[in-house]
Amino acid sequence: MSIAKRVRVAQTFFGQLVIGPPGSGKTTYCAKVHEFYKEKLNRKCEIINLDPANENMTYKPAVDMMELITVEEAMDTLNLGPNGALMYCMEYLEKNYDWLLVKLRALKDSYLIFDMPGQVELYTHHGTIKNIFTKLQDIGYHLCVIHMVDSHYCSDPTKFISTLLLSLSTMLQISLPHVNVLSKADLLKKHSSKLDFGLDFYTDVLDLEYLLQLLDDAPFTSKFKKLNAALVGLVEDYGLVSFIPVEVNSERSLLTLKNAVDKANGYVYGSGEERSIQALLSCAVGARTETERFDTDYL
Ligand SMILES: Nc1nc2c(ncn2[C@@H]2O[C@H](COP(=O)(O)OP(=O)(O)OP(=O)(O)O)[C@@H](O)[C@H]2O)c(=O)[nH]1
Ligand SMILES: [Mg+2]
Repeated sequence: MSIAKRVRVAQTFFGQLVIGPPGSGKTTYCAKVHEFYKEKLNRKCEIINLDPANENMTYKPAVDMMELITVEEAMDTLNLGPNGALMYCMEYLEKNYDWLLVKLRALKDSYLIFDMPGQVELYTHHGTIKNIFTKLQDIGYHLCVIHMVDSHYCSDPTKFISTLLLSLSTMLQISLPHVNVLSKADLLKKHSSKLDFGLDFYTDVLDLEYLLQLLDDAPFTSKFKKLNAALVGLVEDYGLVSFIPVEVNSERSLLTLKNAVDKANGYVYGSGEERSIQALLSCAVGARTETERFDTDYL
């Protein structure tokens, strides 16, 4: 019998899957948030590295995919380029799902932070990540995606609409609770005078009519007025895309994100820290829970 079948469904585990385009700040965030959860919130947590080419880890992973396979090994043995080798590694991981599961089970009741590779196709149409995490979900792993995109994409209407479409297609493909993050928010603040709109416009993404006007005025995109309107309409129809700005050196911003993530993956209702009907109700109306109030006061 495979290990997956022997794992008791009744047990629940919580965690977050940190994804996003190359260089968006995933590894840096994982290291910071691990330290923050452990030291400030006293939460038992571990990092799982699922990037087979993660050269600059500033943390010590509890599970490291590079012990199973690395991009370099795949390139050398199969004569592949870096992207093909990465895809091979992820498929190899899917085939060796039991290896991952045994390692995860050894972490028992720790909160899990998954550091993922940056190749966007893994999250928009390739099946491996979706398959691995669907299987984990089925056996009691309550996970939520943190989708990081670099704040600099707010600097231009075409880049921002691409970001919205990327977030939307990732949300639809991965099918896990999703929290979109604008990373490096310190840079956004620093260059705010150069933005077309205030920060709220980028974080709430409610009315894209203004963005449409800018797209229709820009020399390149003005040729595609109908397409612009259709794209903006698509994002608005789903009404799901909003962003939380995060700067890794601000504990307040890590805390705001933590509160959103704990609601998204259900940690706030799980075992361990204080859970109550009051917490459930305050989530429903968007108010702050007791735990959140405590956390904010504590910091
Ligand atoms: N200013 C600023 N820089 C940041 C922040 N977070 C990350 N960075 C920088 O962004 C760069 C890329 O960060 P990484 O954590 O390696 O990004 P990544 O998404 O893991 O990259 P890949 O794994 O290659 O896809 C590094 O130089 C970080 O120092 C932030 O909040 N503010
Ligand atoms: Mg990384």
